[in-house]
Amino acid sequence: MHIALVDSSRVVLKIITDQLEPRGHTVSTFTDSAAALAYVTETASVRVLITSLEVRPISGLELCWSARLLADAKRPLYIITMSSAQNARNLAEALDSGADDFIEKPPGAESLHARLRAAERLTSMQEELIRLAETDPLTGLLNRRAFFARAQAAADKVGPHGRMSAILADIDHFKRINDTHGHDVGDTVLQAAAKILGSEGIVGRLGGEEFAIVLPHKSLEEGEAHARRLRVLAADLRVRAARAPVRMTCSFGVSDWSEGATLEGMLKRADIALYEAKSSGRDRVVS
Ligand code: GH3
Ligand code: MG
Ligand code: MG
Ligand code: MG
Repeated sequence: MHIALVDSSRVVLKIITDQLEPRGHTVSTFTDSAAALAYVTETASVRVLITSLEVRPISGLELCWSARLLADAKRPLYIITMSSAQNARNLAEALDSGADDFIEKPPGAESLHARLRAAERLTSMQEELIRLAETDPLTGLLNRRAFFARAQAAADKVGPHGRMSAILADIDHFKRINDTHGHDVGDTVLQAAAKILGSEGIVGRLGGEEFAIVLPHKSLEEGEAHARRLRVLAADLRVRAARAPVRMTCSFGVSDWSEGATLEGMLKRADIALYEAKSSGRDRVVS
C-alpha cells in the first residue's frame, strides 16, 4: 500500500519506514504536516495516512480532519494517529477528528503490521463498494449517477475558458433487435456497443440503449471526429446470435462547451443534435 507518514522527527520517520518498506509498502515521509496534507489530497494512490499528533505547522488532529474533508470523498483513506503520550483523551480526540486508529509511539513492528492488514481489508472493501455503486452491471460503463459526477468534476477542472465536447449516442431501432432476436441477444449487443463507445473519455450508460461521452480538452471538431469513428465501428460490428449475425447502427449528437460552459447546457445541445440525427434518418453524426 502507499502510505504517507508524518512525524516531526526524521529519526522516527526512518525507524517506521524501515519497518514498512521490507513488507512491500511504499512510504512517503513528511516532517511538515501542511506539505503532507497537500500531498495526500492530490495523490490518489495514498491509502493510509499515519501521523503523529505532535506535528507542525498544522496539528495532527487538524491534519486528520482536513485529510478526511479534502481527500476525494469517493476514495478510501485509512488514518492512523500516533502519540507518545497515550491516554484516553488523545484517543477520543483522534477518533473524533476522523482517525480510524490510534497507536502508541514508537509502534511495535508486529502491531503496526496487524493494523495495516486491518486497513487493507477495510479500504479494499470500500473500494469494491465504490466500484459497485458507480458501475452499470451489464456494460461495465459508469452508471448514470457516476457519469454525471465524473463529468461535473472534469468540467470544474476544465473551467469556463477551456475546451470540452460531449457525445450522446443511441442505438437505432434497438427495440427491433430485442423483438427479432430476444432480450439476451439485445443485452449482448448493448455490451458490444459499450465496448466500442467506452474507448475514450468519460463514458456512461444513461439508461436503456443511450450512452453519453464527455471528452475533456477536446474541441467540437475532435468530438465530431471521434463520433464519426464510433459510428463506423458500430456499423461494422457483427454480434453472434443463433439465427444470423446481428448488426446495429447508432445515431450521435455532438456538442461542445463553448456556449455557456455548463455541463447541463452542453448535454442538452448534444441531445437536440441526437434528436436531429434520429429524425433525419439515423446512423449519422449531427452537431
Ligand atoms: P430509436 O432508433 O428511435 O432509438 O428506436 P429504439 O427502438 O432504439 O428506441 P426505443 O426507446 O423505442 O426502445 C428502446 C428499447 O430498449 C426498449 C427497451 O425494451 C430496450 N431496453 C432497455 N434497456 C434494455 C436492456 O438492458 N436490455 C435489453 N435487451 N433491452 C433494453
Ligand atoms: Mg428511444
Ligand atoms: Mg434507440
Ligand atoms: Mg433511446
